[in-house]
Amino acid sequence: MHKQSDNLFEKSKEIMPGGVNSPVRAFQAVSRNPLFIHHAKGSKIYDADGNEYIDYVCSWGPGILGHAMGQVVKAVQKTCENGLTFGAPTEKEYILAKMVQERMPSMEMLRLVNSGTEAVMSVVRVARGFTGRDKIVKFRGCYHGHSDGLLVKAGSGALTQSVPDSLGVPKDYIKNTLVAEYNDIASVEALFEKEGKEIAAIIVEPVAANMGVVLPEKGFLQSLREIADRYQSLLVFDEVITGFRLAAGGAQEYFQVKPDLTTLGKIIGGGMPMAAYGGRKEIMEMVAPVGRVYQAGTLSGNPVATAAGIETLKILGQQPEIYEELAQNTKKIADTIREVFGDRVCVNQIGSLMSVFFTEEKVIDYKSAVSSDTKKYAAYFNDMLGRGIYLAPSQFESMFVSAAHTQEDLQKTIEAIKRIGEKLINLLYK
Ligand code: KE4
Repeated sequence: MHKQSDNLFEKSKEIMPGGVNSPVRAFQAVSRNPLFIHHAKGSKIYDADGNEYIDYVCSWGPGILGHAMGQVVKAVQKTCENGLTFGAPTEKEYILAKMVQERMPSMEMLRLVNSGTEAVMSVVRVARGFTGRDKIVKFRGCYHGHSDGLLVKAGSGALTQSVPDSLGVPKDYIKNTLVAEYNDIASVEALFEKEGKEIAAIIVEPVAANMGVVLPEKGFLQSLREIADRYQSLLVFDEVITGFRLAAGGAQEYFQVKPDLTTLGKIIGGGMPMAAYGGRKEIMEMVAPVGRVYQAGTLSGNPVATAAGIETLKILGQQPEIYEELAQNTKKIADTIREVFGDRVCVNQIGSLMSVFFTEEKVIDYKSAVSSDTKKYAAYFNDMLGRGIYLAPSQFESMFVSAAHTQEDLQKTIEAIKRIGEKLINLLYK
């Protein structure tokens, strides 16, 4: 059934930690060997043993159009023929930056980088450089990449692997990282009352998607905006997941809250290594070579990744109806799970993001998210995998729906949920 994957996994484990290049891919949380993927097309992925799956990981977000989208692949192939990277400015970087700015006008000026981690690391440095303050506020369970100062009570793989505070990060690095509770404005107010004058910025996932999907409660984001203004701190939206996914203009368009700075990743590169950070011009002009906040990158804005990003944003721009369709399709899956499992689970869904938590609590923050039974989630994951449905191998990640998921895919997914529902309820809840 998975002989090739198992064989590749055994060999890979000898040369790469856990046999993977990113922890969550190791499938440890679902107690089985990972599948090695051979190729993908549209909504499907195919493992090394030739098994086909409907893919709801979509490479953790970049795949909003589906895999190996013809127009994107052609643009990449054509660009490659003219050279992969020059280490010099190109027109494509301007074109992509302009497209981003048109969709997110708060990004008056931006810089292209190679990963979400790099974007967040850079934006924190700029916020500190601009305000002259050292402290930042993040939220327990939110994940902003693996830069030292942000591996504090982090979500995603850090939470999945139970290392929300990583080894190897000096205490000195994290004394400036203050932790508040998501959807708990009082916890933010308390930090600011105590140290507001030293807080450079609040960084938040406007929809948390790294402790599973947790929606901002009404007024939460607006209150963060108001507190930041009150203390002359900056509000940073980490839109690495929500950018171009929740709406063309991301969460800042969806919720109509304007951050001072934004980080982007995933969809901006259409599957190639591409990310960005940006915001108010007066802040971004602190960045070298204009200002004295240094940040650089050999492959930043490289032609091949910008070509993929440009094509992806172009297609999304030509088909704005995609967002409503994605939301409706995702809601169909969410409603089926609610129907089958009842109040045994909590399903959080917004746009094309959703998570099912195996807890009877309403999941609104880290504490309620970790009340979910990860063993039940693992049983659900493995049963769905056996039916050809590839979900996130962790309770603390999101399910991603793409424009390539057909009504047939959705029907098969819904049928699978209905079929395993009965079995899992008997197995897990009796
Ligand atoms: P990358 O460095 O992985 O490109 O981006 C870091 C990052 C920053 N901000 C947010 C809100 C993110 O979700 C991420 C990365 N997301 C995870 C999935 N939840 C990446 C998957 C992985 O670590 O393998």
